[in-house]
Amino acid sequence: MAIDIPRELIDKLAQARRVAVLTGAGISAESGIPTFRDALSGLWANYDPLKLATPEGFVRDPKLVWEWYAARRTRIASLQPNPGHAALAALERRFEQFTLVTQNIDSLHQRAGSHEVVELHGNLMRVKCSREQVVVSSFAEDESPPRCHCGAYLRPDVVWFGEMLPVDALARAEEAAEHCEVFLSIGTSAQVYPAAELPLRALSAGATVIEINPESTSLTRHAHFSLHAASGIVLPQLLERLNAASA
Ligand code: BV8
Repeated sequence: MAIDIPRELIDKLAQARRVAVLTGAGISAESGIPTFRDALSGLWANYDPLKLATPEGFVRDPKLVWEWYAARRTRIASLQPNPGHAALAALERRFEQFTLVTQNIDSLHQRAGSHEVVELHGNLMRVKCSREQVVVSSFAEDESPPRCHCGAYLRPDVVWFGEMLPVDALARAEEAAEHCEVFLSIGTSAQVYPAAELPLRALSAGATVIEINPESTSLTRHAHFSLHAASGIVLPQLLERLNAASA
């Protein structure tokens, strides 16, 4: 299905030297991963991610939270990046500076071949000690959650609601947003902070802001361009149009 991509948008991208991208759960939807806003399916339908994805939730029921993440890890390991991830990996090579910032914890950008991925909210495939905050590479799964050698529970190396983001990741994301000519916001409802501030920072720094999302969000009215389409459909077409414009 051909998406109407304005010529002016292609020209802006063709002329840009520095591009920044923010992705959210929507870019992984076509890989089969439910977005955060979708009701969690199956076993987890009765749980509220806003309660499970918190330090309080982990203290209250470490086993439940550990098993929720273990179930997500197992599911994601069997899924593949989709054409939207692949198109971003190809786009990375076309610009002098291309910073891909993601809110996702699923590693699909890296598995699609993106090199410079700034993970604002950590990564589901990594596990860390809940006391020492140090990533642990191997652990015995003899209990749930497993324990660190120091005796504390292990936990997923992700940023929970109410937790600070990794300082270096946030600094790189803010720097990219403030110095890019074009900022693409893809597959995010733009409701979680401070990630949701990034496109607005780009806007106030004079960048062209492009949103790709089948639905409107709080960013839509601020964006210069809004492509209301699935990222797995529109990103490959955007890459094709850009190649044709630069041929
Ligand atoms: C922080 C990892 C400083 C874990 C995530 C009160 C107390 C404490 C904090 C707050 C508070 N009030 C507000 C806050 C700040 C809070 C926040 O923003 N809350 C929200 C709910 C209002 N933020 C934080 O707590 C952050 N830390 O602020 O620290 C601090 C510290 C203490 C006290 C105060 C401040 C930490 C936030 C990070 C949380 N961790 N993930 C896990 O995944 O389990 S957030 C998680 O949810 C994701 O990472 C992501 O960020 C967010 C989901 O958002 P999206 O990715 O946008 O996904 P969503 O489902 O919402 O939307 C999908 C979109 O895709 C939709 O628009 C849909 O239309 C579109 N779509 C669907 N299909 C497609 C598509 N698009 C394109 N193509 C398709 N095919």
